Amino acid sequence: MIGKKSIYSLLLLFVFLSTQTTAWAEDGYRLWQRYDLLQDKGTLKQYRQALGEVVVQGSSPTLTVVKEELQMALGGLLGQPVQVTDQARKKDVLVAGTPATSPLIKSLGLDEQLKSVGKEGFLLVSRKSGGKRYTAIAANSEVGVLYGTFHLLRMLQTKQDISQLQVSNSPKIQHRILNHWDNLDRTVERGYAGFSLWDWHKLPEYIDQRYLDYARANASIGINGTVLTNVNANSLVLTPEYLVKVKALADAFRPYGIKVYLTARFSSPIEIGKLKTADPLNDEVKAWWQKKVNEIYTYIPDFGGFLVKANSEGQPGPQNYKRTHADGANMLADALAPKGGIVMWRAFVYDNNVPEDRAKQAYTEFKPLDGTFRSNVMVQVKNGAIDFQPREPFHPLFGAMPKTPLMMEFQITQEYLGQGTNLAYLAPMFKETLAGDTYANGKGSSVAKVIDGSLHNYSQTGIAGVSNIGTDRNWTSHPFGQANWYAFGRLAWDHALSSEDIADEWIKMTFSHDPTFVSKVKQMMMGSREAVVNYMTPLGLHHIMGWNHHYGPGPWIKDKPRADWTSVYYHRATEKGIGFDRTKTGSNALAQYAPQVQAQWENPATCPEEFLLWFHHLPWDYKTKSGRELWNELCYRYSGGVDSVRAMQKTWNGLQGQVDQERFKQVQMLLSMQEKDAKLWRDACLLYFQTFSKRPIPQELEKPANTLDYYMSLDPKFVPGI
Ligand code: GCW
Repeated sequence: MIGKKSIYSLLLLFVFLSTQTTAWAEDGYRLWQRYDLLQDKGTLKQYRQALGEVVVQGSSPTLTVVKEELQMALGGLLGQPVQVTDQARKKDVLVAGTPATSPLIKSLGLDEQLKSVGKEGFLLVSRKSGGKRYTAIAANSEVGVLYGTFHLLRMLQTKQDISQLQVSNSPKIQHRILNHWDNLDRTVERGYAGFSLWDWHKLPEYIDQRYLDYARANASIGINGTVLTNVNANSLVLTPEYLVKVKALADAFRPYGIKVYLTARFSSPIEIGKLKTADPLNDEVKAWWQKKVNEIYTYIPDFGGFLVKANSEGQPGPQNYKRTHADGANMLADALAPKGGIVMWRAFVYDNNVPEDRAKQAYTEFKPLDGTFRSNVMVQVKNGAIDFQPREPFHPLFGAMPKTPLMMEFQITQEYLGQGTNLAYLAPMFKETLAGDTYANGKGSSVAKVIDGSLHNYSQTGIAGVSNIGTDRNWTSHPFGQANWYAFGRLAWDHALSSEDIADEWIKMTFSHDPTFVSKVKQMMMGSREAVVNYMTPLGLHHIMGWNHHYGPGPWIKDKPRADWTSVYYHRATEKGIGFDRTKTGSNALAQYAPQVQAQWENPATCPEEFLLWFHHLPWDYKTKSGRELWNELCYRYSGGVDSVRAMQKTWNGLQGQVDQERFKQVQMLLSMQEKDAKLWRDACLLYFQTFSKRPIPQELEKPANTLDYYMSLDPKFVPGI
């Protein structure tokens, strides 16, 4: 007989075990793909009825993924086992497929509508036919069916009405690609979430479940390409020893619609080909690349192509042989063209002769080459002209190369935005750049229209995001880093989506549907990037962070191998004032923009305040829009940044109990690190700039906790990501 005591112990054990499972289940691994039972009777009833039977006709690796995802997701969300069959038997049926492989889809007469969604798009429609009610996911290709499946699942996860579906959806940009700055030794340049996902040592035999979950997550947001290796490239990846491993990854990703790309080190013909030169116009070099490309395609028949960083930060390139970027890109493009591969040639260049203004260099080098690139070359341009700063004006190349498809390069990993520990929701930053008006074809010529090809009629279009993913259990270190991966994918698919809407769906899928929780967390997210700008680089300041690791403040950095690797080069603070004059009286970088843009930005009075010190050197007593003098305004902005972090902390603390304890704690601890970081930035920068302004910090603001010497002596060791 079991005594009362042992029943009690059993009960305790049960409670213990169930809390353990919950804790384990909410470690963030599942990202936004959490398929837990929906807690809403009305919605559940609607979904259970409409989706009670799932019909997928035909078989292929991608259709298998569709079936498995539907089975797993519907089973979880609706809390009932789901049968996937190839015949409709019940009255209400969910059917997924293409007219070519599914007679049932064909019978629904969607062919006309399908014409408008292209290769990757899809339809979600409710249809009555032959006495049955169908919810149909229809597309022209199987990967379209997969994207449609994920779209429907997102609708369920966010509890939308699916009774009268009439969704027609397709991507605005063709190549939607993650760039991994992953090295073959598994370190990740500017990676803050552990090591590289690619376990080269165990490949090709060992296919980690993570590869498949990575592919699922990417497919769910429409990402269709991945560059596996760092742009600071290692030519070893092009040798057979590694190609067989690359093939294994490509095979794993293919069913999810994801193509694999590699970075091509320009000097590979010398390093692994034993040639004497890598001159792009040399016949032996051309032949070497042609052979190499053909070899790659024997492993990976749908290989996507190369991403190249050339003649920048020590990387080799065509200029080593007095050739142009176009000569280099075209040589690789010619090798790839017969197989349908592309070259993504980066415009992030600056050479060994330090220019008067680094911001001007990419435009100076690339603009004259417009129209000289092969049709399978895209030039990949960072969002701004310096380097992924918390805020930059859009890059002047956008709108300036009508004959060359330009790709956008965003950085998802937060190299300059608090890395793996600060909460900064980046959708508003991405959107800000995309909304920038280049005036290339008159008013309304947004960067988004350049990138999606509509402005210049580009033959191909692309967008890349430097990944923030690593081996951390939750993939991105900060739980909110997941939102940036998510937002990048959603915007790559449809740049017209709003940051708020993306945050809304991400929060509901990742955390909770509770309306107060959603609105509070959304508010936190929406203000978070501006908070970072304020406590790091307000009013257009830039590139004043710690040397090399880029974590924390370093406005005092000077006397480094290159002037444009120092902070003093960028802020130019003196006793008279602060800021980089990029107008006619200075570097005149502003001349690289359209006249209408110049007209607005050349005058400090009409220049948006967020770019003030980016374009102007102004006296400390310059009157800003608030009525405060520049020095005081700077103090207010820095302090405001710290206040915003404290407000985020307060909001988050108020949400305890509305989210699982594990992620609640993680975010709470990270926010307290962020508050410490923000204060450090504020105090260090204000004390440093005060040595020039010689003005007091306004009475009413919190004072720095330490001396400038103290802040300057801080030297964090082993910061990740270098
Ligand atoms: O942002 C800078 C980084 C480098 C990076 C480089 C680039 C991969 O500090 O780490 O190198 O940009 O984009 O090429």
